[in-house]
Amino acid sequence: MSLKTINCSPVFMPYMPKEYLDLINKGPFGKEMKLSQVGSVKELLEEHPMCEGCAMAYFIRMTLIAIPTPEHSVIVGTAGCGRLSLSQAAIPFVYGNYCDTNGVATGIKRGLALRFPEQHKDVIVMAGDGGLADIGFSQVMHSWFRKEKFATIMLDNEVYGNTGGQESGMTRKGEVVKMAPVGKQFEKIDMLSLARASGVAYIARLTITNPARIVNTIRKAILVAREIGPTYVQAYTSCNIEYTIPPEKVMDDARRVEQERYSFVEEMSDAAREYLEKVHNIK
Ligand SMILES: Cc1ncc(C[n+]2csc(CCOP(=O)(O)OP(=O)(O)O)c2C)c(N)n1
Ligand code: SF4
Repeated sequence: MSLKTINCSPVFMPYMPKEYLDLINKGPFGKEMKLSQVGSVKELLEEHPMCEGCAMAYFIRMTLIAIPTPEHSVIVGTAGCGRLSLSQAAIPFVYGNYCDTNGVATGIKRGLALRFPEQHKDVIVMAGDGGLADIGFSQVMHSWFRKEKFATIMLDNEVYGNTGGQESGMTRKGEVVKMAPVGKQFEKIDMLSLARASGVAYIARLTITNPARIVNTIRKAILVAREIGPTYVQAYTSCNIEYTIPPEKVMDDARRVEQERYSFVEEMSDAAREYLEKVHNIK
């Protein structure tokens, strides 16, 4: 998709649905959105069926605001809670099988680069911890080893939320969830170290406490993946249902988790830093 393909003939404009006109005239197509504009512009995602107060839904909203050129971007996701809202957003969403997001993203990114050599097309994988660290683990790792140029964003709620509370590799040791009554028997997988060892060009870990940080981090991850190499963002997004967090306590929980064990991490290669500074004027 591009601005050219989403704009219809001017003679039809008066008859187009308001939703469409708002996206073209007051939405993020063709311009970079700023966080301060939220609430006064048409967003890519305005309604979704995720649980009330779900931190993951909020994180996804911030992520969609961060996408530098949504009209030239594709999101790849899979089974899990996140796809419930990602599939409602005004941006192409490819639903991979549960395991193959990073293989599908590889094909899409390579195909787009061949088809549109003059135009940057950003590919963004966004999926749960189960989708990326368990069943999709091998494909994530191999996309990193191959240095595929797309961003991988993990929605880490530390459980299989969508299927009722099974433990994932990212669940913490000892944690009891509804369908793992004896408690997790091994440590949370250290995906940051694996990303480092694989030579990922930009790595970040964060929670939902700081919206500006979410937008900046995601934007950097997408831009670095555009030209330098694979990028990985791991976001603690909690799960109200499986960890019994009342909606009004979601932000308190995120602050506590950030303080205790999920502090902000940002690392990048020299090439990534130079690219962000020189090409995008981002420090
Ligand atoms: C091949 C395959 N195995 C199992 C499933 C069932 N399934 C759907 S969602 C899901 C768990 C999702 O957990 P996670 O990826 O952590 O995302 P969350 O729902 O927590 O956001 C599972 C096991 C499936 N759809 N496909
Ligand atoms: S089950 Fe958990 S992660 Fe899924 S939508 Fe509900 S609160 Fe969010």
